[in-house]
Amino acid sequence: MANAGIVKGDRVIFQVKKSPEAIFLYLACLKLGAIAVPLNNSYTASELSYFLDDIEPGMVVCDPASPIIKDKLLHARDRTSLLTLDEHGKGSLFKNADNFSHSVQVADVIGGDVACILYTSGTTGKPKGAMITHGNLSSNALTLKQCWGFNKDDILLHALPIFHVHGLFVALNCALLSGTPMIFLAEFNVDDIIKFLPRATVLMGVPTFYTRLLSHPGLDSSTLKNMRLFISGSAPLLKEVSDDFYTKTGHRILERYGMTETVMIASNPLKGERIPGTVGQALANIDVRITTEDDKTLEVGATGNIQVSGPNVFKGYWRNPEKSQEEFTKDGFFKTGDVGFLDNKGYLTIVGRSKDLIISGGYNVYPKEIENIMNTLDGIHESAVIGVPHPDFGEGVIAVIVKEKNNKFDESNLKSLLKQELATYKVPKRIFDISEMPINVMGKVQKNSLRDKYRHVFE
Ligand code: MCA
Ligand code: AMP
Repeated sequence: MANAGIVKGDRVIFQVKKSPEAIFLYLACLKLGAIAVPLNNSYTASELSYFLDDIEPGMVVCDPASPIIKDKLLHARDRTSLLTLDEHGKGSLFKNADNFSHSVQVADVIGGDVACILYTSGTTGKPKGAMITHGNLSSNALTLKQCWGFNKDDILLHALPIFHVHGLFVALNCALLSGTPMIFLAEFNVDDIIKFLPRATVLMGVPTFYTRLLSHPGLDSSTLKNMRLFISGSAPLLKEVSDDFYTKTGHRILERYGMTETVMIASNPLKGERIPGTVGQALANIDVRITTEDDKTLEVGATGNIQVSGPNVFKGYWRNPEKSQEEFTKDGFFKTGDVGFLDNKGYLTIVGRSKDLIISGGYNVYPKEIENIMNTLDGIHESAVIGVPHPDFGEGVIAVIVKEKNNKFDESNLKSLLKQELATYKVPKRIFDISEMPINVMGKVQKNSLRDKYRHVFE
């Protein structure tokens, strides 16, 4: 990488499948002070084009099957090096590296330097790059290692993708910092988890992992003989899933809470009471407060906006100072967009979100992004995208449309069109056609009424 001219502050995009070599690539970025920009493997060409334009990478490393190569997305960006890495660690990245010196100096970085940029969407539907610093990563990893008792005798079963905070900064950084070996699976497959659980001591996952594990006949005490800790996050873990898991396994899943912009914020304790339905207490050196709309702190037990400050909070959005400023209060707290309350022991309960966001199987889906695309499709007059209860993914994405006059409604054709533009997890699982959108006096679509109407769709 250094030999390809990448220096501190250059952006390195990677859109690669999981492999040990992908970890080396991430670590090489950190070592050089280059900014790592991991991207979801299921992004389509149009999603990727946006990121390439926004980031202006010095280097792109991608899977040989990525649209970046297939659709020649880099052709106009001739100063960007393009290298490949497949799931077996093969490709031009390591082939080229063989010809170069292996001794590269660790860059001189300080805590405030940006280590990674992770994209998160927003109310406008345009993804924003959250700049996460070396200080955010190191403080969070040190805190989590301590908090969850990670050590070199652990074996972490790693089945999360490594292009998000959960798989990359929570799971991987904890393991690397603690010298913990990992069973590094390419993806989550419940049969593989059951197969490898007897060798593992810790599993981290989104709630869907636990729902699927619970319905697997192989989940019994012999599978769990070495397990000391199950951790869940990225989406709400239903109390009944937590209770069923406890009854079946004797393990109370440890639920924690975080965000791309803040890495991890709060956690239930390793020792002490894990309270299902709560995400635990603020981590060391992190302040969590509950406020009114005008940022006044509320008393214990009152429900309001969750705001956070501490060494875990990101530096701002890439090339977007206005948006960065909007998301912070005058006294420097980050507005999470989540709504909740604290109890008198400091345990935080999340009751909802003020942001229009759907979390499906741990992936964030921003309705606006999908609506923007749907509204440009021929025959669609108006669309509204909502999340409704889903037995496997927690929330399932559905769309409700009003078609233009004299147009035929073809759900599967619409879904195919959307698949060309959007990563599959964002594509609505169902699309419904109605004659008129329910709107309020302000002319805004009443999504609550749609959610009520369609809440049983996936039952
Ligand atoms: C796959 N599909 C999905 C999802 N995953 N649809 C909606 N939501 C999803 N999460 C699509 C597939 O493309 C496929 O579409 C169809 O749904 C069925 O897929 P299936 O085989 O059942 O899914 P899978 O491949 O088994 O994946 C499910 C999964 C995966 C294992 C739960 O989504 C996953 O690994 N989720 C973890 C995401 C994550 O790491 N989030 C952390 C974000 P088709 O049939 O059309 O092909 S970090 C974060 O949130 C913060 C910081 C935090 O606190 O951690
Ligand atoms: P992301 O933008 O992908 O980082 O997703 C962050 C969002 O995931 C948070 O703002 C929360 O809404 C949600 N989240 C993460 N962990 C939990 C949890 N344990 N319970 C409920 N929501 C969670």
